[in-house]
Amino acid sequence: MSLIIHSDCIPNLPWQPKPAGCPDVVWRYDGNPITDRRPLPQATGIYNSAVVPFRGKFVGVFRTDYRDRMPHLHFGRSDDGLKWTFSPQEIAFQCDDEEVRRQEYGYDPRITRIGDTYYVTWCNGYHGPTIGIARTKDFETFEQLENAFLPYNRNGVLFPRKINGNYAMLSRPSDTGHTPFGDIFYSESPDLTYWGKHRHVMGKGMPWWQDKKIGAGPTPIETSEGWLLFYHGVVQTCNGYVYSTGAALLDLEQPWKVLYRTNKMILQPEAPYETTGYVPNVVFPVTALVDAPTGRIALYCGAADTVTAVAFCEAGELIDFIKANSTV
Ligand code: BMA
Repeated sequence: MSLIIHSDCIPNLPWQPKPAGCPDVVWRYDGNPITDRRPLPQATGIYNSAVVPFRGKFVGVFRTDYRDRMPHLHFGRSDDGLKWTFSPQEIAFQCDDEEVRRQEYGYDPRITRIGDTYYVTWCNGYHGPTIGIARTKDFETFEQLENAFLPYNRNGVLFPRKINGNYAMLSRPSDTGHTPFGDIFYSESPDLTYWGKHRHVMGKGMPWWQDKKIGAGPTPIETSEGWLLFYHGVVQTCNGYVYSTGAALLDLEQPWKVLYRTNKMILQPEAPYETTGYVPNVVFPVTALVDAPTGRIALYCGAADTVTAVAFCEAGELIDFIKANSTV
């Protein structure tokens, strides 16, 4: 397979080679976690967050849970993608329409660059969770746009280019609570305001690790083998939900068609910072930075709803693994 990745060159991508003898297709950064438990005085954790390369360094939008356990979105910056400083105040999104600006809470942001504009999508509290969208070019001012969908929805993730002439988004319709169900859907919009052409992409299901619900993770990565999508899969055990990570390849022009999908987890909660924290047993993929020429991927995951961790994989090896372990 001669794999082509349509993405950025990130020569300073955080990276560590796979440790000798590691049997897995994804391995963890040995300096994990990369955020502390109390990274700001008012915070009880920064996790499930979005990072992008910007002007030779890195910036991000970070889910920051306060001491009342309400989640807010904070800006952060880093020289190397690993050591972060966070703005003490939450992002002041701008919008003239009070209804659109209404944000009861914000969590699980993703950032997607389309052309010269960076779009933030997140789970926005508007009479229940829905998908908020904002755009920025400089990470100083953020313009909030219309919420994409009616409540209740989570895990809204934009594609990094238009598809069929429209903006395209994955999302996961849900409920007001901890949602004991959930499949991934695809929608298109000509203007980022009106969304339609909804298509079912893939459902929860067997094997057990993803049998309760699933949700899209980072912005899909365009490759010659299809859109590479990391996603989270949830199983309900006798002790509660367990969140792991899987991966799939979607058709490039009809992304609701799944070409391959792993039947095994590629990351499951097993490091101490994933199994212990505010919500034990959560490894939640939100950002995948890929260096196109080398195919190296740095995968940023929230761990145990408390800290942020990084894992690594190599696109070619991962795609081979997905194909070899697919039930589709
Ligand atoms: C989901 C979201 C995620 C969280 C997960 C595990 O419903 O709240 O942000 O990581 O639950 O608690």
